[in-house]
Amino acid sequence: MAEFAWDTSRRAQLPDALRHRALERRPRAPSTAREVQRAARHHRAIFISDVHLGTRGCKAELLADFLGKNSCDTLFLVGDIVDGWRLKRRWFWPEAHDAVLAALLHKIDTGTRVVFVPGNHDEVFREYCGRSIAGVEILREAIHETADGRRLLVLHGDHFDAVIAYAKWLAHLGDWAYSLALELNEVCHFVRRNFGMNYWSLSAFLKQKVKNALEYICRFEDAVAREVRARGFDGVVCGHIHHAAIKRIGGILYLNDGDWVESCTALVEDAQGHLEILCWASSAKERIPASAQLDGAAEPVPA
Ligand SMILES: [Mn+2]
Repeated sequence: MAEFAWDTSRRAQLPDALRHRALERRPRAPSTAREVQRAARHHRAIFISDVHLGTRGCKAELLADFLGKNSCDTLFLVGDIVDGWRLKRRWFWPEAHDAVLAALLHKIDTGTRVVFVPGNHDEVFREYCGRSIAGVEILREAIHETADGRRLLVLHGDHFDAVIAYAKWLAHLGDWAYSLALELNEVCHFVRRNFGMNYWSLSAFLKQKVKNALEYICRFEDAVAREVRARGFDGVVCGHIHHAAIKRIGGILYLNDGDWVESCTALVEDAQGHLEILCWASSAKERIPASAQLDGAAEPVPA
């Protein structure tokens, strides 16, 4: 086997592509501040949701750090960015939350397209769908085409809550009952809002009703995939349940960008249309003081 042994002096004889490959395989030097700087990435699109600014649970320091180090052509804010329900009860807005807004404004000013799809916690913005405010496009649902031509529907996901509660009998009754449940949920929401009723999280209530959190997640994912398939899309990007995922459900690409309360995750697409979930909490551990990471971790925020 001696003739196959690697001889470094032969690297120069390799074709270009192979030579670079060989160089890339060398073990990487330990991270330094400079290397972190170089590691800043540009993406074709970034999707984040369930930030819950205005609550103690929001990991604003980590998000500001993420936004500072990751640029993109299009940034999708997939709902529950600001927690209007909580702010109505008690004003909570520390400096770190301002830093997130500053990072978002900086993106707009430097040419990033920012699209905001409001969720149930920031539904006050749903009245402005179709408009642009401060350079942010506000849409009830957005459509994103990936670099490799897949059409994705972008929505927050809260209007599937009603379907989750009745998933079993709805499955027997078929599509008309399913659509009716979706509409009833919208009506229920509209009535509560217009009568100034107190905050009540349907999803938190349903999580208690269904046997466990895992069952809730499965029902949510199935309900979303079902509607998106019926509407002829290749896939869906949503949030709401604070559970990041990339998976195939019945031929539909189901993408959930997670949250910035518990998991600190973002969904990103590269120039080729490859999609991945970035977990910023783990990758930022060395760079962010532990005190900032743990700040406000005690208070849970319902989806
Ligand atoms: Mn939500």
